[in-house]
Amino acid sequence: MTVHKTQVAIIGSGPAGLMLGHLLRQAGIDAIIIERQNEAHVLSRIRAGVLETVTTDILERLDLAGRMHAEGLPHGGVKLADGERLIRIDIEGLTGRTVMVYGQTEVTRDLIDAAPGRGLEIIWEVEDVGLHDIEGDAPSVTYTRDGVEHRIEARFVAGCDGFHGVSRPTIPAAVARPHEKVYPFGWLGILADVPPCNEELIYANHANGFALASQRSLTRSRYYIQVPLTEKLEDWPDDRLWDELALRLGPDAAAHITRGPALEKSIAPLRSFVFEPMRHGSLFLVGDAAHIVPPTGAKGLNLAASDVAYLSQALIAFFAENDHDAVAGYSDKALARVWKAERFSWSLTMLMHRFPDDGPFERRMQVAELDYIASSEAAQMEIAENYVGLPL
Ligand code: RFL
Ligand code: PHB
Repeated sequence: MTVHKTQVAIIGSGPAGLMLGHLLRQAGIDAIIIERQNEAHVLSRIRAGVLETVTTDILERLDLAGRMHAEGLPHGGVKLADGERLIRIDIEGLTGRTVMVYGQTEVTRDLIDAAPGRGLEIIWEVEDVGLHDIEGDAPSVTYTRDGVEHRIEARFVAGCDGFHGVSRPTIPAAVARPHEKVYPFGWLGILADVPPCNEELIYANHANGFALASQRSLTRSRYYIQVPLTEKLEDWPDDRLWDELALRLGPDAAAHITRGPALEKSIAPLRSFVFEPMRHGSLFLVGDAAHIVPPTGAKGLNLAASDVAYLSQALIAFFAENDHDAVAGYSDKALARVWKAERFSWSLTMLMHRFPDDGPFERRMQVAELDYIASSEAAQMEIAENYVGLPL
């Protein structure tokens, strides 16, 4: 058994674990990240595309925002398509702020590349991860790597290991309060090296189901359509998917769609999930390990960033000033913001998708709400301030 000693053991090298590790190292706190996958696998996952200020601020604070500013695209608006009509939400005009279109893959790459130079150790391809003594103040994490057993002895453990990780299940059922809603469809996504069909993102509600036109750069597009969970990728050759996108996004957008071969295609289920509490003893849950939102509001990665902002602040106060209150307050503080993002993501999902069990009344409610949004600055403001991101 090889023993490592650190202050914070971080499980998972997704955006949550990487941002937390860097912020702790910047404050002179020791941290080690262990990750189940290899580096190439983590960097090949195509996920979120829209960053709120809470996320870009962390990259700025770490002095790792250079490539984001050079290659990312600030967006001052977003569009909702309702049949023939495009409703523009003027995010910048209404809130004075913008969002940044810069892929999660790029954020992850910038954080991983900078790790060795900043003394942040990432141990890849670990197996059989186990958490021990999380209820006391000397927790440990065990794992095996290349057949060798290891133990990390730490003061705290940060569970940044995503929805399917091992951290959350170690919290005893007697204190666990999970809340879940599963939606009866998924999103089929396609990434292609073609120019986007619009300078802004378009969220469309069409009789065949939801569609989203997003982008990664001026030459790379990301599109999604709502599909039943029974659908298989083989059922969606590129041509069928492009035809369906053109139909659902409406004639204006369709006229500007450039088709191209898929670099990546995948189906993801939609779910809302919140696990309370986000701290148990010396274990913190961070990001997807604690909560999942349907991607409609582009909130998943940004919620991981706000958790990290709260937790890094609490841990820095703990190690500098022995401040136990900040650590004790992490769960309530993070959950207050999480629930608001859950509400927004759920409400935009309900507004923009077609639900198999909905009748004419539910459809008229969607039409009325879209009509109201089109005609009311107050309604547009509600979307704009949530989409751009609520304050910390
Ligand atoms: P991540 O990114 O899932 O990272 C968790 C990391 O933990 C590792 N891990 C373990 N490591 C060690 N030991 C174990 N036992 C481990 N078990 C797991 C995993 O390999 C992984 O590297 O969580 P994190 O850091 O909290 O970041 C959250 C974001 O990744 C997530 O909220 C978003 O990507 C959600 N999401 C999307 N959000 C958006 O805003 N827009 C999107 O378009 C969007 N698309 C997506 C998504 C999430 C997806 N998932 C999780 C399947 C598409 C997909 C497919
Ligand atoms: C994406 O570009 O992947 C993306 C953008 C906005 C969303 C979801 C996904 O709401």
